[in-house]
Amino acid sequence: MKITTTFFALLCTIVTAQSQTEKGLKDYYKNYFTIGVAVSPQALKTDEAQLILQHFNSLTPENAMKMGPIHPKENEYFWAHADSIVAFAQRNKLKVRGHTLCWHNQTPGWMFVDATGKDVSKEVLLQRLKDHITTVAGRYKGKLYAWDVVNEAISDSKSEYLRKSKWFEICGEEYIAKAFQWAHEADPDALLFYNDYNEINPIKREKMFKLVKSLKDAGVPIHGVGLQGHWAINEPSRSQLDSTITRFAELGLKVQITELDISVYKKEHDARERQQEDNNAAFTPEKEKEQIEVYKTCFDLFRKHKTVISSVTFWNISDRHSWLDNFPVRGRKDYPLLFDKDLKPKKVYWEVVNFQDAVKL
Ligand code: HAH
Repeated sequence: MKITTTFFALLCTIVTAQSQTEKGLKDYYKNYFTIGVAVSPQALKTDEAQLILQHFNSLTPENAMKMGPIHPKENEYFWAHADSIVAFAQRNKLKVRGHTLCWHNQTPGWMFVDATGKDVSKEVLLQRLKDHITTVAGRYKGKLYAWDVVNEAISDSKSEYLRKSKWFEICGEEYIAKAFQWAHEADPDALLFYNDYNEINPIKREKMFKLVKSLKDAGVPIHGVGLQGHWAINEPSRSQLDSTITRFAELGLKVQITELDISVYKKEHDARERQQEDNNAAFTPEKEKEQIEVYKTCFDLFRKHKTVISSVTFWNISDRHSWLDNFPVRGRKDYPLLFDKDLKPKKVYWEVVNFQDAVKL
């Protein structure tokens, strides 16, 4: 009898442990929003694939659909990487957010110049943008549920509205509305987003609001605003984030958190050289505690605003690799995600899934 009871208790422990490890972020947040992750095609061939399937129900290609990687020459597209991410998503019934059709970074060298190296005219550049969007959004029509159509078109400088990118210099403001229109024509069912960072800064936030509202008011097919969510141990504060989400909710469009990570260093917005103090790159208990507090605040507010927020996507899978390992300082290791380099959930993971109405499986 005693043996049977002990055996039964042991069995229960094993079964519980098993279901505990199988249950993932997406399950806890099932009644709230989609949980996404930015991936490379390479990661999908490693042990990270299992982690993705356990925790996430949406994928964003980190780089594979950007203009430079996918359209390296005027008459040459490189589909292999983007295709393999989309195929993985389809095999495993995951959603895909496309990122991104028009951006000032990671653009191919040929885009803005003619054969002699001179800037092309507005007509030529808009035609190139149209061809690009029609081809890329057309290829994945029906396979992606959303696109970041235009990324980071707003200036970070206080006195300037739109970023003085090559797109703006050559085309003026018009390229933004056109990009949405062409994306909509190529994939009428896709939800189209304007995506940007430093959204918690009141000045930048109001510029983003103004842009999206003006597009909406002009009847441009825009369905939502993407808040990147590249934050850090010192920001955002609860009131900053709460008022940011409340403000964007006023647009009456979808709001998605598109690139979430919480750096363990204080926020810096510009790339800089490595300094002596950057050698101090350990993930200390102190940093861990600060990071937990910010993540808890963020998810608490995401849950509070669940009727407006339809998706939260993390920018990278685990602390094994993050773009923040090279930004703002090249080679300074960061630990911004919920899983460690061995893909084990960090303490912060348990804090994020431990909330009152978490789905109990
Ligand atoms: C994001 N920019 C981009 O949207 C994403 O495509 C990229 O992979 C990483 C971050 C954030 C950003 C930046 O690249 C440079 C300066 C500030 C913010």
